[in-house]
Parts: sequence; structure tokens; C-alpha cells
Amino acid sequence: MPTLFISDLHLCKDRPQINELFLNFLTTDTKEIHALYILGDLFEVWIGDDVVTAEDKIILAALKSVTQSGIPVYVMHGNRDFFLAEQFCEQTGSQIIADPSIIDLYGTPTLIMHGDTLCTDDTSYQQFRSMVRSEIWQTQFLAMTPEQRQKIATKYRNESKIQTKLKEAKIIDANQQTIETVMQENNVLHLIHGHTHRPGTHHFQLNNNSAQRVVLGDWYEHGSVLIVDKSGYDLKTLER
Ligand SMILES: [Mn+2]
Repeated sequence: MPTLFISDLHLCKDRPQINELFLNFLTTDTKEIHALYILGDLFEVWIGDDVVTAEDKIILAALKSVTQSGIPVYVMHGNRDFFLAEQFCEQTGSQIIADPSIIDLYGTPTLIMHGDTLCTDDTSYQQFRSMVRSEIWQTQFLAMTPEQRQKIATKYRNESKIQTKLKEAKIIDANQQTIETVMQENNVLHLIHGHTHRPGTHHFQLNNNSAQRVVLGDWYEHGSVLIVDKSGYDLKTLER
């Protein structure tokens, strides 16, 4: 049975057709699979498990149906939904996994990541990331009212949109040296990640071995899923 990998759905009420596509994917494409991995940015924004919209509830219930059918769903934090926590896990039956994690994929140790930590050329983003991932910042954030949290999230989102436009494309992509260092540290030749919204397969040499990095696609215009089984990888586009 295959294992599915998705990321960067950025689910939000502004893209109802993508919510529909994802719900459809959960009911039709996860029937006979080994597991579903969501490698970050399932949601466009998540300001805490205590703030759940009507649209979110439908998504949570659909994930619950998948896990109740016996299919494990593993969720990694992205840079937009790193406040997904215990209540989300309870409501969906899914498990939060660390970024990075190493999984045994049909006998091949494979590193899975969201991907933002690979974008080391983007130093201002990495600084921002250290701040918002710190315990002190997160504790302060979660102590605020939902309205205050929403305001801050919107402010950072707007700033990030401007920054992304200003920065050179190369700066906001994964850095090859960082990729190789992370893979060597984890002793793997296979890496799967999302975040950059540049789906594709990259082959390169790592210590005289063939290494491979697969980048998942986002769900802005259509869906994207990586299907892995014993016979190999298939990075597929899901049409609406
Ligand atoms: Mn991301």
C-alpha cells in the first residue's frame, strides 16, 4: 500500500474550492494507503487550537474519518500552522511529528521536513522564525485574546507577502549546501519537503552516492500529492 505526502494546502475560507478538493481527496484517495503525511502548512493560519472556524471544523472532522478508518495521519508544523497542538490531535486522531523526522519508507531511511529551515539564504526569515518558535514568544502569544492573535498573524502575513516579493527568487529557495549538510547529519540519501512551492525531483551526488530531494507542490491552483510505494515515487497534480 502506498504512503502519501502532501504539504502547503494553506486551507482558508478564501479558497473554498481548495477546501473542497482536499475533502474530496480525503474521502477518495486515502482509502487503501499505508499512511498520510502532511508536511506543514495544512492551514493558511492557525492561531491556537482554541480558535476554530466553521470551515476548520469540517476539515478536522474529515481528518478524523480518515484516522478512524485506521489510516494514520501524521502532521508536521509548517511556518503558518505551528500552533497546531494537542486539541487538534484529539479532534482529528492525527499525530504531530517533529521537523525533521526520519521515516523508514519501504526500507529506505527518508528525511521529511517542512522545508523552511533549508532556506538559510533568507536570513531575515530565519531570525523571524527563531523568534516565533521560541517558548517565551509562544507563551505570550497564546495568552492574548483570539482577536489580538489574529491581528498579529495578519500583520506578519502581510509583511511576509511584501518581503517575499522583494526578495530574489534564489534567496527564498532551499540552499543546496544546507540540504546536503542536513542530509549528511541525518545519514540519509532521500529527502522529502514542501514550503518552497516549487514541486520537483532533484538528483545529486552526496559523498559519491546518488541522493534525491523531492519537493511537494502547494494547493493554490490545484492539489499536489506525492505517492510512494515499493516501486518508487509519483508526484501527482490533483485537478479540481
Ligand atoms: Mn511553508
